[in-house]
Amino acid sequence: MRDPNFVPHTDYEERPVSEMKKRAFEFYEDMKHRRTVRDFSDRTVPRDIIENCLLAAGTAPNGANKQPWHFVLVSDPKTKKKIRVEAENEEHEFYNRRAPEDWLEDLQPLGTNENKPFLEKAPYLIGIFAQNYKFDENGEKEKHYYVKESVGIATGILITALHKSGLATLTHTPSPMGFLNEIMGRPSHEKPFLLLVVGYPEEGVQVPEISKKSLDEIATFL
Ligand code: IYR
Repeated sequence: MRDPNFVPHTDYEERPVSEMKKRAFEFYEDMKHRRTVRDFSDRTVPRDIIENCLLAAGTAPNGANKQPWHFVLVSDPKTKKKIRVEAENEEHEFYNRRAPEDWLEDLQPLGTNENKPFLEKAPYLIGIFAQNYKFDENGEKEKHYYVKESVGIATGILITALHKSGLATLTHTPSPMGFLNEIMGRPSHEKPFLLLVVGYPEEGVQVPEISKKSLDEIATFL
């Protein structure tokens, strides 16, 4: 075993408490305006914005720094169409056969259905894959840890970065979504985690009237 290599954490910057309070407040004020949209404009988005958001996602804390994620970016209309066809097939099954009644009832306020035109219209679809393990240069299996947690955190940072850049997202989870492996050319030990739809909201877009839980409901201070 090698000794760990440590370096001074010179990137950490302590701020005055008043500034900390302001930053925490302003961040919440910004984040509370993030909404999932289901109608996207077809306006293009500069690729470097997406690239920087992906780099931000890649900074996520994760199990043993294995960084067990892979992001596949789709902007090509033909590939988007294939994804839409497969996703709508699964959603058709879900809405007409697979979903239990109480699940459909819970979805009713969101107004979702089996039609997913945004999969073709939005400029970018991001397939997020969780690598349960990987193969090293010698073809040996290398273990990954806390994969779902790690990919979940990276996805949260990605959504936040896209929102901070001025873009809208939709976390889409056609189920099952194994078809994404084939269309996106990813090996079978990578599991599709979710499909993130990215772009500008359609002009005049409407969103469901929903509310978020209060602090008392989501947190306990012991
Ligand atoms: N995947 C389906 C159903 C769906 C499920 C949940 I949980 C949602 O929060 C939203 C939709 C669909 O995308 O329509």
